[in-house]
Amino acid sequence: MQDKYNHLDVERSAQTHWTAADAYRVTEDSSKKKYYACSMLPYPSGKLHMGHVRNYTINDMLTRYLRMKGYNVLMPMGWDAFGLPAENAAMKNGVPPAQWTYDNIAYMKKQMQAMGLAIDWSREVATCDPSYYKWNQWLFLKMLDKGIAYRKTQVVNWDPVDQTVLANEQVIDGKGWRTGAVVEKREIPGYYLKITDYAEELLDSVSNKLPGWPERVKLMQENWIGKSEGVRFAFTHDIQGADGALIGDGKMYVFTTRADTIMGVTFCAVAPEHPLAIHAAASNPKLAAFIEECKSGGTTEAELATQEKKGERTGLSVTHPLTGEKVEVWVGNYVLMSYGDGAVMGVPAHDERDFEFAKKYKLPIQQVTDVPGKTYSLEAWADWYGDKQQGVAINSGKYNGLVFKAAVDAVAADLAAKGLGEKKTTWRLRDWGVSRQRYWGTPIPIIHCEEHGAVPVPEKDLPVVLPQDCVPDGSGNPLHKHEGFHAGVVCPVCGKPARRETDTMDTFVDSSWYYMRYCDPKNEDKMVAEGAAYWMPMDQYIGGIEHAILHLLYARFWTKVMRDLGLVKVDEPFTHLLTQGMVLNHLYSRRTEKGGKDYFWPHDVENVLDETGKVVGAKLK
Ligand code: HQ5
Repeated sequence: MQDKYNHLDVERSAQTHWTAADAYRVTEDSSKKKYYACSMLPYPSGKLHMGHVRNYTINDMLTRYLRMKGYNVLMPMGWDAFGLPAENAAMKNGVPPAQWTYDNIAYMKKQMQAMGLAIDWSREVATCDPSYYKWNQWLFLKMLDKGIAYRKTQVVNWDPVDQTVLANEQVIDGKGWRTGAVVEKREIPGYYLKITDYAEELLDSVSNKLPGWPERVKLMQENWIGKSEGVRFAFTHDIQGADGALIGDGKMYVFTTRADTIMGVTFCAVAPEHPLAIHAAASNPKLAAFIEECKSGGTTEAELATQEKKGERTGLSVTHPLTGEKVEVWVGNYVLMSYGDGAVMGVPAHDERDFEFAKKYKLPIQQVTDVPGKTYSLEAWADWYGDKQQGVAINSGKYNGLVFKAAVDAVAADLAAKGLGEKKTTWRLRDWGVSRQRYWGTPIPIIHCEEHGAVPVPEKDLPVVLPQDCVPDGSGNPLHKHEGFHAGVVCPVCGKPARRETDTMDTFVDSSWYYMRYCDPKNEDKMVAEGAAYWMPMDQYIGGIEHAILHLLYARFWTKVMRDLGLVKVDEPFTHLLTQGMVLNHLYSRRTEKGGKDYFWPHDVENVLDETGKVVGAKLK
């Protein structure tokens, strides 16, 4: 025996043996109990990160353990190969994204093989391979057919100098990352998938069908879907626009989950883009300036939740639908035009945000629910003020004494009787916009004809193959100018010369079903077949917490669509989920002149330390 453990020798001989014996190859064997253990496939970004190592080691341990216990275990691997990083690298180095991607795949695969992972490499899938993305296109056509995919205009970030659409992360302080030009909002058409049609099922299954998922991921999914049941009703008014017609037919609609507190309304707030706000601003410079100020802020919900609540009077008022009293209308920077009707009722006594707003602008606060044994004070907010479980209506006329649900029902019935409102369920979830104005992705299988508009590519002509020779330079999608891509394309309806769609699909499309393709990786006739019937649902999925919401929700949605098309039998793709967190490294970057960021490898920089040894900066070696 050698006294030193020579890992190179030992590992090489074990790995040679495994390769020769094809040790990790598995087939669909119905005599054995199957176990499908899979980790989130990597972006081929260059080299493996310790985060990948951790992720795939967990998978490897589980696979080896269960194999020893006699299970038929599948551990596959693939490459999430489309996306912006390949285009950015192309711009930096002048290499086509295809070459950069395949080089990285080769390198990272070697690294994984050196780790000795128990992967069945015969099932390897790269999403940029036409034999894979053909099925993205095929399913997209099926979705168009069923009305699950549809076309509508979308707002994008437009760089006027490069004449290109920018991803959100390419907009830095409102300017294009390459050009430094002020970014404009533009409306262009794009494709959407109706994930909202599945909202109810996606939500119900979180609590019923995912017992093997971490509670916190389930909660994140529930919050993202965001079901709220409430009442949509109108405050009436006789405010006329410049054309003499009543704005919104004389009705200002709001949505509330707390109709039981309707008698406590002391003001209303509308979004800066609301028609009443715009109308009032026309004759009120102070209000116009405030609306302008609101536009510069962020628009994400998180930003709205944390920013300081600010408002401005419109000078307008509307009529309370039940009391007939006048209610002042304010413009609030926390009201979103894209959520509900862009207006809210203000009940400062029982909503924390309204309370803060009313205190700041000295608006009246009227208590309308009470919890026995508690004393209301206008000094500071207390959590019980918003409690709908225990609250009983007071100061609310005929509704006094009713508890939450009974009060909501009674109020909704009275509003309905006046023709001014009804119960309604709203969702936070929006349809999934899948069009990207980018080169390195799955071509959307559409042909544009002058006469027939956007026509689906016939199934027999799939895949629409992405040219491999483009080198994006940042000035728009190179597919616009690629002659081969458009050559000979004719309208499937009339046969006259036409142009291909140049938008490509969001890469989350690729990752929504790759784990099913691992089950039938070579099938040329079907997206999935017997393999998926045997291996799905996946028994254990392993990946980073950063995918707790979008990827996992899209994959669940995509699976349900495939089920409804009769392609798979499962309702949910992942029985157990392990979220390993993320392994983070220090990032070295430098601001470019344009305000963008250049990143550097740790091995290319030297830390600069102060006299106590603390890292205070870094310089390029
Ligand atoms: C980690 C790191 C880096 C990575 N292709 C997508 C992706 O995230 C996955 C798709 C299913 C949408 C983990 C990460 C993920 C796996 C692959 N990782 N720490 N690709 N610093 O290459 O933990 O959480 O970025 O599970 O490695 O990551 S990836």
